[in-house]
Amino acid sequence: MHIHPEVKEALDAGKALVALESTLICHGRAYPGNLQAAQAMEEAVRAVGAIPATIAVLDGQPVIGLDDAQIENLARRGQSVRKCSRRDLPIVLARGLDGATTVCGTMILAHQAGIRVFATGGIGGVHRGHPFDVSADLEELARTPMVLVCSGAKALLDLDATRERLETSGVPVLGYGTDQFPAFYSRESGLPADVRVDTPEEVVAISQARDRLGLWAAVLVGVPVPSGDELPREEVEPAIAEAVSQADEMGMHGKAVTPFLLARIAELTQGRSVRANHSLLVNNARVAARIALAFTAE
Ligand code: PSU
Ligand code: MN
Repeated sequence: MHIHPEVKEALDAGKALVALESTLICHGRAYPGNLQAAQAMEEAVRAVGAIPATIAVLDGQPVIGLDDAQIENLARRGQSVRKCSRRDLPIVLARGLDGATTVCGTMILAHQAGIRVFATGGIGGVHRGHPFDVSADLEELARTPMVLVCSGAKALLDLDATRERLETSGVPVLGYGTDQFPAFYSRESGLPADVRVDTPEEVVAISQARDRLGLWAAVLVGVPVPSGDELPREEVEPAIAEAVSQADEMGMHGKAVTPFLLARIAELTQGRSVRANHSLLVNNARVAARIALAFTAE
């Protein structure tokens, strides 16, 4: 894998690092908002004093820490870059292709590189009305001992079923400043976190206890979207329901479903979902950086 010199130096020196993913750049949102979000996440990590490592596959090589030009290039190309989960990694590597890594794909590469903390928006999960369409993100969370900072699972999913799967997989779900598992665009889902934490140090303590036990599941840190930018559930739910039924009518399936729903919900909410998504991404990057710093303070 190609590790950016700044990231390499930080790894060697034991400095705070935060992994960031590239599917949300290529498939999460259109240009140039996607570029602005990617840049704002990197800036948020740096503002706290940690180093960002945005991850993708370029020309068949995993890249840990994209430079500005590489991020811009991926942002411009958008959905033409292959969305890359666990099952896609061997294919893009063998064929020398580019890949935008999902939560799942990014966790694999970040963990291999030695990064402990990763920030994204919302994890994948069980799709509404399609109990067998389950994101590989959940499988990866069950077997990769990182700390993943997110705003819960994307609200367009079956959140009850997704929450149950996390429990079955042995993934500790932490509510950061909340008792609940956040619902992406909305601060509350009505579903419980396993524990409430209020400081980065508490996250580090739980992660270290997990390591001492030799458990391999990720620690999931659910951070609610900042209140000023949230879309209350009762407001966003009609848009989600309409987008999901359109996807069903169109016979959409597989990895195209999530990008389609995100884009359709953005249209139906006149861009308010995009504002919430942007806000939570930047906030999650900031929280992840604080956690990464707390790891280095032991
Ligand atoms: N968070 C966002 N926007 C996104 C994603 C997360 O705010 O687009 C991406 C992540 O890469 C996640 C993927 O892994 O959505 C889930 O895709 P699927 O449901 O096909 O597994
Ligand atoms: Mn799927």
